[in-house]
Order: sequence, then C-alpha cells, then structure tokens
Amino acid sequence: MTSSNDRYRPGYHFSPPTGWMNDPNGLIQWRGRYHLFYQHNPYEARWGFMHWGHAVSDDLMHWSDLPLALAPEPGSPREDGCWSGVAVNDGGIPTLLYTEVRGGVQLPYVAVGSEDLLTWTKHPRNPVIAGPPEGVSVPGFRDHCVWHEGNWWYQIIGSGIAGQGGACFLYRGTTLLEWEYLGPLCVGSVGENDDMWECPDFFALGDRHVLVLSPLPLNRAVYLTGRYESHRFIAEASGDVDGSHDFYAPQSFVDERGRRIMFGWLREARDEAMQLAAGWSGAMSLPRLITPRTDGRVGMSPAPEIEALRGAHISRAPHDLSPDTFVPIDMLHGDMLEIAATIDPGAAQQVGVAVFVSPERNEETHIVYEREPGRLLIDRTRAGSGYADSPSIALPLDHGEILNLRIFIDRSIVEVFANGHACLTARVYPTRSDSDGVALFATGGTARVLSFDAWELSSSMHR
Ligand code: DQQ
Repeated sequence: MTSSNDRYRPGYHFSPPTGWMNDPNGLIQWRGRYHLFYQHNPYEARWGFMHWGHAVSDDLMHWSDLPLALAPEPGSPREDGCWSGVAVNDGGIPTLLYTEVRGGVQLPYVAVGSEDLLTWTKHPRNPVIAGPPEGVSVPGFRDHCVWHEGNWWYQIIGSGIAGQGGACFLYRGTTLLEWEYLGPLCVGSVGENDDMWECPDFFALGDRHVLVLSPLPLNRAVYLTGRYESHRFIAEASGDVDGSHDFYAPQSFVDERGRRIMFGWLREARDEAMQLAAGWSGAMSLPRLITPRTDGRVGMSPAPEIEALRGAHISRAPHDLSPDTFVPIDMLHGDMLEIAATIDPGAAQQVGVAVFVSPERNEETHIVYEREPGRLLIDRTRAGSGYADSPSIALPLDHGEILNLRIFIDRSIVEVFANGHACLTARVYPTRSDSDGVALFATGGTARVLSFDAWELSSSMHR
C-alpha cells in the first residue's frame, strides 16, 4: 500500500506527505500566512530521526507542503534530532526555540529563519541554556513556550522534579540567546504521579492564565486555570483539553486577528505494522478556537474556516427519539462529514449519533451522551480494526441544558465538540467499504432532536 491510496488517510485534517508525524510545532501566522511545523520522521511511519516538517495555509484549512525546516545532524542515532518547540517574531526575525537532542541529551536551541521561513540556521551560540537547573534531578528537559512581556522574553521548559511531580521551569532574558532561571513556574501532579510535563503551553485567557500540559505517564492533554503572580502560576481549577489519548501534545498561538488557535496531534490507534505498511502516521486536529468562559472552563470550538469545506447539506425537522430506537438518516452516507445536532436528552439515559454504520450494523461507531454519570463517550468497540475501547470526557448537563454536538468525521478520525467546551477525539478504522451510514439513537427514555444538519466536507490537502 502506498500512502496515497490508504482509505484511512484524512481528507481535511492535515497529515504528513509521507512518514511519521507527531506534535504540532512552531505555529505562527507570518505575513498573513499560517505556518504549521511538526515533529516528523520523513523516512518511515515510526517515531525517530526527528525533523521539523513544514506546511503553509492561507485559511487554516488548505495546506501545502514546504521543504523540511530542521534536520538532525547527519549520522544521528534514532533518538537524536529536533524535538518540539515554538516560533516567535523577534523584532521582524523569525526564530525557532526548540529542543535539540544530541547523544541523548536534551538541549534548548535557537534557529533563525529567512524572511520566507524556508531556510533555518541553527545559531552558533547553541545551546542557549546549558542544562536543567543545578541540583535538580529531572526526567527530561524539553519543549518550550516563549512569550514577550514588557522588555523581557520569557520561556518555560517542560520537566519534572523527582518526588514532587511534573514541572515547568521559568526563564527570562532580554534576548532569545541568554536566559536567567527564575524558578519553577509550577510543580505538581495533574494526573496521578506525574513524572514529566511535556509540551507546556502557557497563556492569559480572559482574567486568568491557562497552563496546558501533556503529562507523563497520564499521556493525554489537560489544562490548569489559575493566577500568574510573581513568576509563579497558582492553579485553581483543571480540565481536559480532550478526553482521549488519541489527542496529545497540543500547541496554541495567536493569529493576526487576535484569536488563540490550538492544534493537537491525533496519533494512530492501529498497530505499528499497519502504520508502516500505510507509509504515513499521525494527523493534526482541526484548528480549535480557545476562548474564555464565565463558568471557569476553557472554551473550545472548531475554527469557523471549516465551513468553507461544506458541500451537500441535509437537515431534519425537530422530532422525538423514542426509547431504544436506532433511526438511520436516509440519504446521509460518507466518510468526510460534519454533523451538527442539538438534542434535549429528556428522559433518555443515553442519546447520540452513530457514524460509520454498515448496513447490517456489524460495524459502527457511537458518539454517546450518558446522563449518568454525565459524560460524552465514543464507543469504538465495534468500529473496525483499530483499538476497541471507549474514550470519554465529563459532560455534566445542568437541568434543562441542551446537548449541542458538532461532529467531524474524516476517514479515520471522529472529532467531537460538545457544548462549547468538551472535546473528544478517536481514531477509527472501519473495515467495510459500506460502513458509511449515520443514525440517531436513544435508550432508557424519549429524547427530542431539536435540530439536525449534516454536510459533506471536501478535501483540503494540496497534494
Ligand atoms: N514529542 C517530542 C518531545 C515531546 C514529545 C519528541 C511529546 O519534544 O516531549 O518527538 O509527544
């Protein structure tokens, strides 16, 4: 199989031209155009020999591949290379801050770009920080978030402190080449027994600050919200960026319109042999708008640019869903769809949408709201050939609150946005060519569908 004829290759979520992709890196809008860099092994669909891949878009949706941006030193072992980092505008000079791994040692590096962002030169003064803070035993020292405030550049680097949990170390400098250590921005556990906080992303949102983390061994993305005072972050609340392990290592940036936009890595949920045979691995989430909310949660919704991909449309008038019914939506078939539904769960214990449904229902994937315990889940136990579990996220609805779903399916991706704040993603691999139906269902009581719209979405990859 080549990478181009794989039925699981997404049509409108970005995936690498060939080989392996993981974390989004260096997200920036530069001279009007959106640039997406990413962790990339161009040689095979497996992690290693890490380069930075590069793609560009005018609208966050249609991406064109550009030449590799960063490469490991020639002859490097698999574990060495150019790991995650960010892009900043340093007084008009595009600059990357990232982790270069040499001989297994993780080092903060700077690379300076040409005006067109096509050529990157590793700075002769690298590494710009010699190593982790003195006297601290750390499991890793990698991944960067950099911002400008007053006359200073600040950056945090992901790490951990033995016996205390994950950690972000905070630095400050007048240039991007010299950094003074200020202490830990934050230390602790978000999951159980956090060891290492990967890919920290720290920003102001409304009247609070948000620290997005990818902690190990939890291995999925979470956020803390709280106060940033005297170079310390005091967490007051937490939440999931996405309920699934299939979404990891997100990074956000602010575009020229002032919108905070996040991408995350959608890793595969099929075994390595299948990824190697397919010749590609990994996709990006849709761009997510990150917004403040009055309930303390972090708001997340798909960037409206997705609507430009909409084609044929169907809708259904409001109607009841009787208990224990499964109602196929006639005329709605496909593997690249957007579905928008508002549903009053009423007396139902479960209500939801089934996608990738085969005619005899021996393959199907369910997106389910469960009243008790108040959660959204994606049941992929009969989805096809990939992992057969049911990732979930808490979604407690207040009395009378309406379930508001935006569901995006894209060949092997199900990405769900619920009620403006709960996101849940799953990779699925239906095996039958006719697993393309959509249905509504309810159990345990009657629910009412208040609105139902679906669109075919077109492909957005320029290759
Ligand atoms: N991936 C990168 C690291 C990061 C991890 C290496 C998260 O920089 O910590 O590919 O997926």
